[in-house]
Amino acid sequence: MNVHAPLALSLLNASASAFAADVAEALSQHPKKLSPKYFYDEAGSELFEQITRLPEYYPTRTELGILRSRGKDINAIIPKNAALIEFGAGATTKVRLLLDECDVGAYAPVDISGDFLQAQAAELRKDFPGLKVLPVNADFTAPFDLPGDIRMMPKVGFFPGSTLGNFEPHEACAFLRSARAILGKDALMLIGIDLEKDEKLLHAAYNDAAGVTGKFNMNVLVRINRELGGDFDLSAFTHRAIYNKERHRIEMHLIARKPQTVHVLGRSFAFRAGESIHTESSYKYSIERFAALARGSGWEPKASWTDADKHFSVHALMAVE
Ligand code: AVJ
Repeated sequence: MNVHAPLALSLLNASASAFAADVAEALSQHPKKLSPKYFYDEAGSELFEQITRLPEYYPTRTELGILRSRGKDINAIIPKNAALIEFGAGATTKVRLLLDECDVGAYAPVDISGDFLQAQAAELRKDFPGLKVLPVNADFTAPFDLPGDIRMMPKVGFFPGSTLGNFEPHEACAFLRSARAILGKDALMLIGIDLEKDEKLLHAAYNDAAGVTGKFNMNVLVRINRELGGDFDLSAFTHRAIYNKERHRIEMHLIARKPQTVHVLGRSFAFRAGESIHTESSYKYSIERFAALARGSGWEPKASWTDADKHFSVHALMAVE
């Protein structure tokens, strides 16, 4: 019997009811706001992989470029035989660059999607036979236990892709504090942060010509209809992504084209024409503003690297006592 089944099942039920509760709350409040974590069902994860290959969406390839070109510098500050703990480990493209370049003794990917995690771990074990691969099936935004095998090893956290940008600044601070507590006092954290830049570039990255980001955004309505018995008419909503300069963030919204009533979970929710569901914020930082956030969250900036155009950044943070 697959030992992970009971845990995976309880996590699955917990996330299904959390999804139902969060959607009911989101559609009852004004303005309507839903967590971007609900984008990532199988279809959503696939759509995001497509987004990372779009000409307009620069973050992924820019970060890969930094990890590739600065691998030696990063390796120079990673303790020998360290344990690398990746928060929200999706595809392993980025970590493989670190595993190729750095002398890592163990890798612990942490993610809520158990099956995907196990599949990725099995692939890694084949490609890195000397590496201990210890997947952790958990919600990385909440406290979790590290695998026993790495307890005595130096700890290096890895949080690429500017996923921290989805958190409100106070949530980003809380996440960094929680990671600090999980990783311990001498830990290092490697984190990818998207930088403020020309608004046209940002607008294009979230409103791609092929419309993939629009599909990715709409996918949460598909999911509500499938999993929560919703009757959202997708053609009655439009994708909108704008850059809110004051808040330094991209905002993704689903806009109601006309007045309508939607039924979900046996309840009805009214929409005015033009009313939005705010489905994602993606905060953009400056090097200085991120360093200040890190200092206020139990970490001391040790080094940072950017691409030549300063579009994206990778930071190394040291845990502060
Ligand atoms: C995975 C959260 C970093 O905010 O850029 C891509 C998700 N949203 N296109 C981002 C996303 C729209 C992405 N993160």
